[in-house]
Amino acid sequence: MTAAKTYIDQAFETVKTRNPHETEFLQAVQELFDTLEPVFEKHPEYIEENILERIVEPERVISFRVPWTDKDGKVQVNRGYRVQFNSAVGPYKGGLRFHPTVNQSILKFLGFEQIYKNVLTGLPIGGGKGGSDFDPKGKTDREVMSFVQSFMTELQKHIGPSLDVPAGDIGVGGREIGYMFGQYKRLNQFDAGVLTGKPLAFGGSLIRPEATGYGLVYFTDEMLKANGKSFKDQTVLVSGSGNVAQFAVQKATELGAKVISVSDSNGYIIDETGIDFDLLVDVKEKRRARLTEYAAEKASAKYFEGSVWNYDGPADIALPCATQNEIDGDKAKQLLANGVYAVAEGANMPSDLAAITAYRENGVLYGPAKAANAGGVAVSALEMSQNSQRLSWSTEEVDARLKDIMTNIFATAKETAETYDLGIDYLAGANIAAFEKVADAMISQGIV
Ligand code: NDP
Ligand code: 2IT
Repeated sequence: MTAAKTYIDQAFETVKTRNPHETEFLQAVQELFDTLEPVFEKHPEYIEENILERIVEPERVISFRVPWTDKDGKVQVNRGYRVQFNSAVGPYKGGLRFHPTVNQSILKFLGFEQIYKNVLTGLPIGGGKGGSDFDPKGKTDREVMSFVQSFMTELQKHIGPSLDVPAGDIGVGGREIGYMFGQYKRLNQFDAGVLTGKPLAFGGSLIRPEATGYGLVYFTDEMLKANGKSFKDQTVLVSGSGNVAQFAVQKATELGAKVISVSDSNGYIIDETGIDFDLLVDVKEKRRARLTEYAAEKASAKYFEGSVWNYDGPADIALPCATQNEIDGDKAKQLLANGVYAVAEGANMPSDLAAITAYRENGVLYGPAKAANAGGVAVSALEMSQNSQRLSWSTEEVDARLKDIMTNIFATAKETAETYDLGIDYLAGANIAAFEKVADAMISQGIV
């Protein structure tokens, strides 16, 4: 065994001992560590610096009580968190997730991935993540506001344009960011730079709502082109039906693909004529309804209970855009058997470790989340720039910058994989390129 491998294995054992119950966090760490051996062989100074033990420890984890009153006047209590993981290259940056499954392990995995994703954008942002186990589903606007005002009453003590800039994630969109901004402003003063994903009227950026989905498709398009393929006439499976999924559907369709599926946590739709973006947005955003309503209104759409990854029909490209661990090893193998040759991740960590192994062993064109879904946070960073300048850029300008950033991220992943003689292993390419940048920034700041 090489000294590099021995060091990485020891560091992983320490992470396991220190965080025995944080399964999602351990999974994200293992996914990164599994690709780092060539880097440690080339840079033995990283071992001297004990960089791995430092990088897996968040700089700060804040956890707090969020009491609020529901529509019946009953007091409810949720847990709020902010994981400020790494500020080596800029202020902490990353979304807030409101979902009943939220806990420290999930936010640490998301914050950990965010560090490398953010550095891949080439913009000066560190990594963080936060959220709550609050479930916005079925709540009235007033209930969401009541919760959010309590949540921000504590969170505002810990954020700021040069300190930590939250944004949206699952369950947090324009409505929630608007309420958060309102509460921040009541307790402090108007400062556009404190949150991103804001509505346009008070400092939001054009293209931010579209950015993750569009960016995913721009990245995938680059990956396909580099391998002699394109979206044209390809059958695409998308999971999820929220912010990321909607705009992935729209952009992939625009590039000539036929997207036949979307899903939610209850079931999925197969629409062989192609998912209708306008109807999808109407059902999900305007009506805040379930996908069964889409199926009821479109004759060609069939609704099935369960995971979309149980769909057993032919497809070319898979774009998971719902949540972590939606594709396990068996589902990945079934996708490959059904003809899928490319997988690019809109969601964070949607493929488990066995699924990733199946992609890598079978030469699948695989765009890992931290590279493929970086478009959202990239445009968040562009929103921060616009707020600092007190200017707003046009749709064309932001979209062109987004495309450029996604093209560069793919090129970085590809070239790094080639430098290390790893073929089309874009996971290793992205991980190595990002890790080197963060490690070098930390080391040049001393023992931090
Ligand atoms: P939304 O809340 O807009 O949508 C989430 C979608 O995923 C919904 O369709 C939801 O279904 C489904 N979903 C959520 N949890 C589960 C679950 N446990 N099982 C099955 N389906 C589920 O969130 P986003 O579109 O913003 O986020 C989707 C993914 O993309 C997440 O992994 C997020 O971290 C990632 N991401 C988001 C970015 C952004 O800018 N928003 C940026 C980069 C990554 P249901 O309505 O039934 O809950
Ligand atoms: O996972 C992510 O990159 C996000 N949820 C977006 C974070 C951001 O700050 O825009």
